[in-house]
Amino acid sequence: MAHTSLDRIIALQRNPANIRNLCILAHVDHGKTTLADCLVASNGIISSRLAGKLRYLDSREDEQIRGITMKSSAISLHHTTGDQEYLLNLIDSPGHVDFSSEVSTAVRLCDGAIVVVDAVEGVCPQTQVVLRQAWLENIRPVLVINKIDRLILELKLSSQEAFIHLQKILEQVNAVTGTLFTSKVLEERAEKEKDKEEEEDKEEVETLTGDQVYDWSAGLEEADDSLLYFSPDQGNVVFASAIDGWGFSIQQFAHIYSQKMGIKAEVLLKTLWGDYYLNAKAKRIMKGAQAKGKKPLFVQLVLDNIWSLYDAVVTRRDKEKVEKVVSSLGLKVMSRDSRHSDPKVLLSAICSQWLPVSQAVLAMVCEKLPSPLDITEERVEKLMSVGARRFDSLPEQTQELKRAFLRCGSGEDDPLIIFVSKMFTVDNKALPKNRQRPLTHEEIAQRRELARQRHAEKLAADQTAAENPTARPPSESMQQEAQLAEISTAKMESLTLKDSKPEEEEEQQNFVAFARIYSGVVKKGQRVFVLGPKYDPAKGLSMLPDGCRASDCVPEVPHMCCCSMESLFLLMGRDLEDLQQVPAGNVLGIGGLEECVLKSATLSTSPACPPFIPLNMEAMPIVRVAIEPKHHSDMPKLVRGMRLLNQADPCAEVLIQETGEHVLVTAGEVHLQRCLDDLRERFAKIEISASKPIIPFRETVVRPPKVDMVNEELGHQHKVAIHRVKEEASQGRSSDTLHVDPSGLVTLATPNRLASVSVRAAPLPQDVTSLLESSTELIRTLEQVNMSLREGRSVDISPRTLEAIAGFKAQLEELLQGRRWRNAVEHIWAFGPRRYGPNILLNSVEGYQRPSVWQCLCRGGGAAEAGAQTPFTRDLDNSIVSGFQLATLSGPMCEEPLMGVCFSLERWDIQSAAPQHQDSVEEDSISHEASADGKAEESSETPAQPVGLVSRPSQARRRPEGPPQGCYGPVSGQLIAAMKEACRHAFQAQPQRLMAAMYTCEIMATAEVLGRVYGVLGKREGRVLHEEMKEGTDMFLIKAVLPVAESFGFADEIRKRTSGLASPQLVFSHWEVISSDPYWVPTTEEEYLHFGEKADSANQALKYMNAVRRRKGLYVEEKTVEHAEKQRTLGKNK
Ligand SMILES: Nc1nc2c(ncn2[C@@H]2O[C@H](COP(=O)(O)OP(=O)(O)OP(=O)(O)O)[C@@H](O)[C@H]2O)c(=O)[nH]1
Ligand SMILES: [Mg+2]
Repeated sequence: MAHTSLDRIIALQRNPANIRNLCILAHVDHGKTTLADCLVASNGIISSRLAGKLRYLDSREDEQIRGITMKSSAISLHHTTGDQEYLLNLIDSPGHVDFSSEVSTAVRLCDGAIVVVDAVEGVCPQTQVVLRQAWLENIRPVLVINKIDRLILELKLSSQEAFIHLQKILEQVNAVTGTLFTSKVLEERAEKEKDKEEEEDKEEVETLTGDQVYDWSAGLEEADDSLLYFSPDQGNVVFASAIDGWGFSIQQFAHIYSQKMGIKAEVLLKTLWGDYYLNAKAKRIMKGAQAKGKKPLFVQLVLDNIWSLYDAVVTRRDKEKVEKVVSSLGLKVMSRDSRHSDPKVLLSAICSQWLPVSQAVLAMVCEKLPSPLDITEERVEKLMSVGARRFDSLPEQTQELKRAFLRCGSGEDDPLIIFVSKMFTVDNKALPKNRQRPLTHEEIAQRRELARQRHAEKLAADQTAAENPTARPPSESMQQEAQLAEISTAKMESLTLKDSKPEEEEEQQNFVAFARIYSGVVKKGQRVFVLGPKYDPAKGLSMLPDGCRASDCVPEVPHMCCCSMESLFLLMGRDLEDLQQVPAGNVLGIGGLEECVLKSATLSTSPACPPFIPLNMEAMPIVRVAIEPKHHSDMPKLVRGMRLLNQADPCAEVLIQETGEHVLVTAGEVHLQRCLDDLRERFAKIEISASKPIIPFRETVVRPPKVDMVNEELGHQHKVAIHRVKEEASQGRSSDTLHVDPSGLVTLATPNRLASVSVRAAPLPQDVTSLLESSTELIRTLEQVNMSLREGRSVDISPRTLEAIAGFKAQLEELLQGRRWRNAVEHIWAFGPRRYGPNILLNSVEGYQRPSVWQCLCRGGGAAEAGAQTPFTRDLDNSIVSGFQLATLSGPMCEEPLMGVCFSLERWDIQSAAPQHQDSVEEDSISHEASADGKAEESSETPAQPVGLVSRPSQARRRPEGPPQGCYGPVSGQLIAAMKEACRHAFQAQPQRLMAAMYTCEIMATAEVLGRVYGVLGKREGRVLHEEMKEGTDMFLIKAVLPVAESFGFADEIRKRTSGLASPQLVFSHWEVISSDPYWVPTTEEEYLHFGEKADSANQALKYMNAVRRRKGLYVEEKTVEHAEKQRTLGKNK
């Protein structure tokens, strides 16, 4: 088919009803790019013989070499069905976990998705992830079950077995969507009931458009889920083998057989997939094929044909039969294909004519996926409501924009709304202005004329030479020749100039924004507002004059700037085409935004437009490396290169640590490799060296263990730890201000003795820690709300957020049960580090009232309370929180963040400019009291009873009535330091542990290599969680957890050891406490026997800790431990 001309595509862009924006999603290696190749070939962009081999959309060199997609890329295709012509903006996405952020950027711009599933492997972890992502973005999926040829040739299934296998796969996929659907319906029902209660007296009946797939009906029973599931008879499933170029939906076969057998197509459509069979005698289709042992229709009419074709062409190479089939199907096969030594060539020549996969898939896409006009209200509201803000609290003008979304109009009056989901770089060569264009007709004619002239002159010259051989050419012809030569050199020069130009310009990277236009029409050179994620339309509207446009000069509005669209591009895989304007509903590339847009942004001509909600990122960047240039003079280039890389990758993070190190954080090993290659070859163009991956750890405390390292009962370990802290403290300079009591309560005074704090640390229950971890977003929102309340601003929080906060609180209350946690939730003072981390500060100071963190739940009351606080206490309250934040940000073991630790502040004395001697008397009395308490505590059953002390008699000696002089100066600062130190000492007074980051790892392996996989897992401290056999195949699915610290080179090792038959997918899953104590030294006879005197070989935690300390340039205590052991040994032997 001819290459679609640009004009045709431009014409199609104007008709949004016939536009489909879609992406291809799947697990890694399930054949997305191969399928995309087939679709691209149908438009004549690549030859159909190369489809599947070229992987056209994998345009990067490393993508071709490694055979995996790393960046999502888009291409515009057209398709005609009947009298309708469609424009398809297709985005191919990567399937490897490391690049799942690229999937997020693709999904946001689309209305639909093709989900590809490998017929052998079935639903894999990433399949579930992409289905979830599609669901979260409210886009509609269709299914392609790919690689059916593997069922025939590799697994050697019979057609009947294959049918059962395919049914199973469909069930698996539908099970995933079913779970998503159920949870959503239940959630909505709860919300609706709540809404109803609120609105009962208003008597307002909501009218909703009827065409929503996800109905807002009351419950599961009533919810319409028929459109949700994949089913061949719904027309949303295609069976394919992309590599052999064939694919079909059952509509096609229903059509063929309805003509052949005279059965109605609708009847066939309903019965072709399912438990039906053909009763040849009665010429009727009957139910119950399985029970009666008959061949189901699908097997008889569909699969058998394909199976016998494969059998004839590939297995038996039966020439006669092939010819018969070819002629009966009315196909033409070129003789070079039928003579080819590889039977697959002939097979794909036949199949791609008989059942072209592109036809099947494109027809399904055009029919089943929604157009940009079908965008639902629900999706629009979701895109427009950021964070805690609810849609109906947005300014009126903003709410009106919803209509613009739904209209998707391209009139002059329609506001322009564009979302940029990522920035990517292109080579200069790929830019249309630098590319050599094909010659125009005039140019060709001119050239032809020139050539003809030359030829005529040459002939004429020959003639004169022949006529007059002695008198050599007259000067005239010489001149002409010289002229011609001149022209050609000039041309040559111009050509070479053109060639060399890009090289000069190569230094500069061209950033193109990957974007979708939701409303209005964008023109080249137009000026628009660029709205950052924190932009507030209410603020913008109030600050800007009415009717203000981006072309006018813009006053200072936070998170808003102006930019002009320097160039607009049509994205055509590797190429870009220049466009003058683009109407609503299309995916496009925009050049010239790199100054205003970092990774993503919302662009609009209306200041009322809210920023879109942030992308749902599935991958968490976890692998960090420090990067250095080989030559130090290259530092500025590296800095610039890292900045570019940060902009060009949705997931990579670039940081400069306090130590001055440049750190790159990536999602995994493969992603890391790609980022380093990019830095070397594109962005920095210098030699760089990367450190070994920096492995993150967390520090925590645990309850005292009951047994020792050789599983003997143990009662003293805890005390040993405290003993050590005491020793350390007494050695330190601060010993006169520090007091640690045996129960673990640490009291520390500021150097000027004006204030002192008493802090106790305790481990949080594991469930609480996980809850805190999974609720970071919510805690952050809570913190923002509290901040606003503290500043006296009112915030309109959506009921959904409020409900989520209340739910979170209730969950915490439920998990924090027992005497020690009595009232703890009410007394939460702060979360940390960074105010939303998984550690808690408790207010256990008797008599100290402060606004609760939950004040947004009881509106009004909280604000009044906040008002009652004097600025004096509020200031110092902040110091306590800051001290806690600092302490949780880096712990005493190896300066890694803390996790799952609860600090409770039990006493807090502030004296304002009191005389020194009085103060020390005061201190004494406190210490006295504290140790008395400690004794009382010791005599109770469990020595570590930290938070149980909440209800003890008052110990607060705050004196707010004193003059607040000096408190703004040093006291608040000193209090921060004292609080931080106190927390650290309190932490050290408990048994400390490291926490390691863990990956979950799913490996598919055949039975032969299973043993080797286990070998590698075992060597790297992996733990197998479960193993199951994939039904119908000889593949095993192994699920394991593996410490991140042991994971480098893991994928490679597995691949090598199994000759590429198994490849793992590593995804960050959770943090796990390493059970061994890094400070442990053998103390009992048995332990000496078991571990020897040094006992450092067995201590993995110590190794990790020392490695981190060494990397950070901290003191590593190896020598000291050795001496301590000796001394203790002596002591023991005495
Ligand atoms: N047997 C068979 N192999 C296929 C088929 N389709 C693709 N493959 C092979 O599967 C491998 C992966 O194909 P890709 O198209 O690169 O897979 P992908 O889903 O794009 O992979 P990522 O982009 O890395 O996630 C290639 O070796 C293909 O040749 C098919 O229909 N049958
Ligand atoms: Mg791919």
